[in-house]
Amino acid sequence: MAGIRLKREQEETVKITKRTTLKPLLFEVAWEVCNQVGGIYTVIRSKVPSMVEEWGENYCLIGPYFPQTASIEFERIDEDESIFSRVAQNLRNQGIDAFYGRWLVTGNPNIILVDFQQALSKIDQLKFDLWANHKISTLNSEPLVSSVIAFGSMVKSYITAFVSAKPKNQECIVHFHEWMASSALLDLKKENVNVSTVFTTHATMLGRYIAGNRDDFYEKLSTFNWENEAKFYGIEAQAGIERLSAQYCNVLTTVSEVTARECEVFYGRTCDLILPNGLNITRFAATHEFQNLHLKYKQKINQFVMGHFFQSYSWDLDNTLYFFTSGRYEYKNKGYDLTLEALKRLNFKIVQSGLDITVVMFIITRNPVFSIDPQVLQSRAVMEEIEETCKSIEKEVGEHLFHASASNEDTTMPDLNQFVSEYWRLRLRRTIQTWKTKTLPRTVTHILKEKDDIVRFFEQTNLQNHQQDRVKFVYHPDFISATNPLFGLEYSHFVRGCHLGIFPSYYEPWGYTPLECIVRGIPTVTSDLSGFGDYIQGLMADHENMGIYVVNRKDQNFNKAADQLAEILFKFVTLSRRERIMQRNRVENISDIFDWTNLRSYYDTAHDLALKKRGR
Ligand code: G6P
Ligand code: 1S3
Repeated sequence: MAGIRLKREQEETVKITKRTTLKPLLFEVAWEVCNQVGGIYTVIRSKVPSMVEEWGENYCLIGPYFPQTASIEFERIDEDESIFSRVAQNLRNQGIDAFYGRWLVTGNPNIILVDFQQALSKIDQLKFDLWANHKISTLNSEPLVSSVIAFGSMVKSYITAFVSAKPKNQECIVHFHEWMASSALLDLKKENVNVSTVFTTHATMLGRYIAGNRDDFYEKLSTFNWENEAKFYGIEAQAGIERLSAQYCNVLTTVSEVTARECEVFYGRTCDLILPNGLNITRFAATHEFQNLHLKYKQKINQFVMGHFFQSYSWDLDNTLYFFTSGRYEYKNKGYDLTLEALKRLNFKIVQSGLDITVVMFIITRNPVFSIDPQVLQSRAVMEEIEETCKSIEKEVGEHLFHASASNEDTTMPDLNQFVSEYWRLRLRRTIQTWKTKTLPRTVTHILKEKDDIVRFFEQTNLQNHQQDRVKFVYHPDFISATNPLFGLEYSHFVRGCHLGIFPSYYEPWGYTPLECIVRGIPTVTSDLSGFGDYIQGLMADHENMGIYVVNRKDQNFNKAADQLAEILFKFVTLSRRERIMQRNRVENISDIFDWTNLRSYYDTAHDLALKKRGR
């Protein structure tokens, strides 16, 4: 008897151990799941393969349902027996539109999309509840606030239903990204739903607004009163949701030390962890491959430059460097003001030194436009016509030359001119004549709806692409895509074709743009006020030698920082081609540091900590 009892006890123990060791489930919730707005989409999407590797089928993302994006990136699956799907089906039976499926990105994770439009019909009640339960005012807030509150109410319904349906001995972690996804967190906490929560803020709303409007943001940071500032900028709802999410979550995280300092002031809570951003990096087996790609895409950019500038005047493209900056249009926060000022100084330095180098600076951002400037399109089209004419002449000459050479009695080289027919001579001359102009090449490729600070800078400084200027400007107020008629390049290819990316931000919690350069072997400039710049300074002392230049904006005023940046740029233009090639090799070589397979461990720590904290 005693033996049987012992066996039963042992079996029971095994069962209990099995029960208690069920691997937890992890949700990541973000407004940018299956909905690209900015950097958070890059974080979530690029991280998926690494998360799936760790969590497998226990991982699920939750995002908003936008029919158009969903039709491309989402595969809806109704007949599925997984718990994620069953909970969605149950909610749909109750009239709540939650759809289960797979996100069609590398890694193919489970995904739930909720149709927040449905909840917008009761938005007044939801806003009232937010005020009644959490004292967050939504008076005069922007329309996005309504959408995210509606989204949040559906996320909360889904998580609550999920927690009731899941096995009791399986823990559940919900990781919310940014205030746009976290209004659900407030009610989950209030109703004590049994989940462990992580909240990651990718910027603070107050930081973004104040830094964009004041020059003393960092000096005055510790003195700001969050409520007064939120009222002043009319963002009480956003700042309120963000602050309470930060206070209510089990684990508070952000993307850099720089932003962690803001969290302390604006949320009244110290961040538990910093989660640096990575990318899903695939490197070429042959190291020279990325160098070849640089050349290939540079030639594409050469085409654009010829079409854009050579109508007015020309120069040696072999002695030309392509610089660029890109990102959301936040003139001061993204450091466009500093970049332009430094380029003005660089122009002066190159002219003074007499260096035979031309820099073409591309500014890629998005601002409202009517259309591409027809003059820019026309110039490009006529140049292509010239190219076609040249190809026809080349063919004609080739055929005649072959014939003449084969039938030649002696070995003298025939005069090639005689092989070009009158028709093609005239056509080439006429096309060139219609193309050439005395007007200056445009600094802006599009017709903007309103003059902006970039255009004002060109006007004030007379940087108007004069022939004698050694720094030329191409302001492209739209993001680059493969279908773009001017470049015909994807953004990543455009980056590869350039020589240097310039991003000396004033406000930048992390900043993906420099990282996007590094992984493609393109040197880059960042600032010590950006999370990435601050991180790299802590990581490697010789970052400059590696091709990562960090402008000191913490301890220098704008003028000094502009001087430093101009000096960095001038030093860069004096590098020989060989030195540039070597620097590209070095910068590409460090890209692995930022692979999610290395950086996911920070997320793992956050999730472990959330489980521990909830368990207390
Ligand atoms: C790559 C190619 C080289 C080419 C170089 C141009 O490295 O492999 O063949 O000479 O690009 O470099 P540059 O910095 O002048 O664009
Ligand atoms: C934010 O996007 P942003 O460009 O508005 O999140 C990004 C991802 O964490 C971050 O890289 C960036 O600095 C933030 O500013």
